Amino acid sequence: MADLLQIGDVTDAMKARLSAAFSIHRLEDFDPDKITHVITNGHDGIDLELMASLSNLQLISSNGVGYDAIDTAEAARRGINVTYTPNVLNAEVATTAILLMLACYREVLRDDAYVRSGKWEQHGNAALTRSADNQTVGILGLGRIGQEIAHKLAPWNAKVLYHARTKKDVPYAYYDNLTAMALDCDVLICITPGGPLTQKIVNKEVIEALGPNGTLINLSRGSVVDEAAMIEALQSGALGWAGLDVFEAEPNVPQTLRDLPNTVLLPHVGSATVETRTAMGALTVDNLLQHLKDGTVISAVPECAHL
Ligand code: NAP
Ligand code: 8YV
Repeated sequence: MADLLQIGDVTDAMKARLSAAFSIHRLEDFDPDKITHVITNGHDGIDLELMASLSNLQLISSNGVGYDAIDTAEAARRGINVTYTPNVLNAEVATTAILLMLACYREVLRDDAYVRSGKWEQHGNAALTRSADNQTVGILGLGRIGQEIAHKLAPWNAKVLYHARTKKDVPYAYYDNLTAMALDCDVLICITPGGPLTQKIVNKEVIEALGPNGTLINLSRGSVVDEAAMIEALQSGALGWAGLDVFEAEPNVPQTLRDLPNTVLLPHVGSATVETRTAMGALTVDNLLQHLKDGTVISAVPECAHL
């Protein structure tokens, strides 16, 4: 049996399939020279020192589409293939984006608290909210998930704008400048990869361009938004609302952010339904089993596609 190093959790269903083909080791107890395969996820990734110590490593299979926690250029340089789970989560993450946008506009958390606290009985009807219909929505990162978000916005009659590195053949207005797009949007939805190339690209200037009536939705990575600048803007009113699924130092969320009423905060659950996590887990295992069988994989990251 081949030797698999497991980083992070796997479900029982994944474990059952893996156990039939691999001898599974945990970080507390493994022989680095024996490991040929690693299973990990978008949060835990694999650190460079560990990757370098696994002299016979052939494949890292990561559960998740974002792989900023894995140095894929270094893996490719070492001849190690890396796989991820694109597409199977597009619809779910897009639903979470819409959910966050609607929750901000219609103040779902405020009104839920209004009922539970008894204020409805004591003070009468809750204050009015804003309509989410007919808004201009800028999507930062019009990739697989970004395009699904654009489709899912249709029932709200949104005007969709986008910023990415390259212009696409899509019926939405392209902006090559993020600040210019933020100036023209009511809502900015961030869905790029994390990592050094997108580090804090949603900076103070972009946040202020979005403005007091603007709503910032982030499902990409916490690193994409300047969190301190965002908190300051939410406190001062320079930014209206924020719906956030990701944070700079997960799972630690600054108390200042938790105290703000104009935010909706989720614990990185963009893809976290039973159905979607089952599909992601199955693809993560399929990549490992196929590699064991014939040396090929189903979904290599672009940096490793040539291996
Ligand atoms: P994708 O298909 O690769 O799309 C990424 C998009 O981001 C592309 O349009 C790309 O532009 C754009 N982009 C990349 N670097 C950029 C930069 N420096 N400036 C502007 N745009 C840039 O990826 P995906 O499958 O849609 O996933 C996107 C990301 O969502 C993941 O990497 C992950 O971080 C995040 N995610 C989060 C959750 C969650 O639970 N919150 C779940 C899934 C994914 P080009 O097309 O021009 O290259
Ligand atoms: C997961 C994600 O929470 O796929 C991603 O990039 O952020 C989420 O779907 C995570 O990667 C699971 O490991």
